[in-house]
Amino acid sequence: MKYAIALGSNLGDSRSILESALSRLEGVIARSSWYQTKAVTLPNSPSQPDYLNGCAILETDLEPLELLAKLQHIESEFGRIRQQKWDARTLDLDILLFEDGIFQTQMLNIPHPRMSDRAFVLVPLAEIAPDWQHPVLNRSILELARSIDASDVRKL
Ligand code: PH2
Ligand code: MG
Ligand code: MG
Repeated sequence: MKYAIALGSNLGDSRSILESALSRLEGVIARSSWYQTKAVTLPNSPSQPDYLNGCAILETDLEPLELLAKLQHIESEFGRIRQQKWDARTLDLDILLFEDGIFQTQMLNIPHPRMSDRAFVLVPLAEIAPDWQHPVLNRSILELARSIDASDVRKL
């Protein structure tokens, strides 16, 4: 099964954290460049350091919830502590897409419900999977990436 995942970090040595996290993942068939992105925060919350973001495509036999458990395990290995929603973090690994499928459970929603308005996801993903169709919006990743403001996303 083919998955698209997003990687992000805005605490610690983000680049080496993301590189090691990527090397811990099995079945990586494509990876994007890293992008420096302005942190998207909840309204009225204190400012946060910029993020380093990127995306990867995985080919694996894991089912969605198995992959989620694996990603959460890797997050915790890199010192991720789950505090408030959208807090700064050493590592965030999110499942974005799963084949052309939709997966809706309490624990996990694929497609990722906020991916279509996040330039820090769409711009790196468009680099490695421009033609992947978003199964709910029925538009390609490239089309979605072109339709949003990406001025806070800088390729490194
Ligand atoms: N992740 C968030 C919240 N805000 N902002 C940027 N730039 N990059 C992220 O990966 C990110 C964010 C929640 O997961
Ligand atoms: Mg996230
Ligand atoms: Mg996450």
